[in-house]
Amino acid sequence: MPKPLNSIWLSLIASFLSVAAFGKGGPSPCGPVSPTPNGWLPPTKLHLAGPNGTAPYGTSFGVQVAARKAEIGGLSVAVVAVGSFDTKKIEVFFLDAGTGGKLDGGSIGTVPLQPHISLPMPDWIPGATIMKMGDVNSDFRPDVVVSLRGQGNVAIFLANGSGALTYPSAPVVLPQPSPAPLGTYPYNLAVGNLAGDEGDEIAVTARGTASGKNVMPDKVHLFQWSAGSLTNYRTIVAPAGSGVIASLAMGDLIGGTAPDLAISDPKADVNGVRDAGRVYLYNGDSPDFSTFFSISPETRDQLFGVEIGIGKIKGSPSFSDLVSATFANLAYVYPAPLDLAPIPDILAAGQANSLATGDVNGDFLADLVVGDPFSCSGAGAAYVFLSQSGPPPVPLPIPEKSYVLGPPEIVGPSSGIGFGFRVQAVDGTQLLIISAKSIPVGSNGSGQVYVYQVN
Ligand SMILES: [Ca+2]
Ligand SMILES: [Ca+2]
Ligand SMILES: [Ca+2]
Repeated sequence: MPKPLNSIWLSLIASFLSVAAFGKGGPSPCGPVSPTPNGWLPPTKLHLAGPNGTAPYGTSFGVQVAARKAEIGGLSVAVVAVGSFDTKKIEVFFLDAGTGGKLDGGSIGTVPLQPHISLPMPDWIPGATIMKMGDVNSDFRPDVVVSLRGQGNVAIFLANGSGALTYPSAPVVLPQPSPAPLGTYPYNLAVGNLAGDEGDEIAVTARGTASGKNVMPDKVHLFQWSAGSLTNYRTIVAPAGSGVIASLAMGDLIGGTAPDLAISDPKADVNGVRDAGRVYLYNGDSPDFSTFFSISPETRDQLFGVEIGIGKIKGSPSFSDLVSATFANLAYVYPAPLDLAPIPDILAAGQANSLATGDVNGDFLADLVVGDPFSCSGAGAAYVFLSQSGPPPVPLPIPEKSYVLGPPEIVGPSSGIGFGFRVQAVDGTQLLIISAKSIPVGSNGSGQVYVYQVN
């Protein structure tokens, strides 16, 4: 089984990069307990031991987290899916979009919500299983998309139910790409709107081969819902000489009207600069994504693009902006359109292991959160950048309100608990979700997911 990219980088790179330098405005997260910002309530916890001290969701709860807003019975809820190692299950929670309170088993008006949902996984490979959410079949219900690397496939749990949301225990599975991928498949995946229609597309990366006679760059297989099933409607081959595609995102980043595709190659040497990293931008207005260019700050050992994301951060009415995090404590925010060589804002944001964008403070501008579970001897931190509302000029400057969050509680040794392993800014709600996958829970479990209500 191939070692996951992040842990390879962790072992190779954490040894010689300095520990995170902290941004302005926040308390140091390295104390015993980092206080929640003024005006915020203590976060809700999703993993609670029962009366006998037993943790219900086993170990490494929060190793994957995905969340989306949905409407049930006229109320906005956040649907939160959390992966757990040893149970090989995805736990699905319904949370009040305003307060973060658990709604499972309750009711909204006359609509009853079903008790807690556990989705059985056909396989779960630690460190390799990736989970995302999006609406792939255009019914306004968020679906759960999970990689099945052991089976070389991707599973989709399609939400259903009238009134309340439910999830089937048996997923539908993507068709295999043809020809079959040469290397590890799926390696990574993303869900987002790429075709410009209502539903989301699924992008799945396949590793190429770097040696032997058949040198083949990584590929991105794009899947779309059509006539009741998902089809691999397009495949993009990464540029010759590119390395591992680490992260990918979709949105309208480039001039024109069609959504575009961004893929990152953080180990790329760029113009002789070792491990600078680069992000390729594929223009959705060109036939079959045949036109692309790349951006890079060309800084040695920075691993630009270790995580990327897209959001309406800077206030453009038409375009979305690109965020590219590095493993050298910085995140770059490029105002769209990217083809006009924009000057990025550069934020102090730790060594990114996860990155999320979404509006959580109600001003319709995307907020940014970067998770760094490696800082403070592995206690971890999350860097939160809230948009500033106000009139144009566009683009807006760097978000003014920023916080550095650390673990809100310490249970057992604080080193290595990994706060910030996964982060989610649940767009259109007030909820910020941060996992600490190795914090002890109960007598037998580990992994906590904290739900913050942004105030
Ligand atoms: Ca759906
Ligand atoms: Ca475009
Ligand atoms: Ca916002």
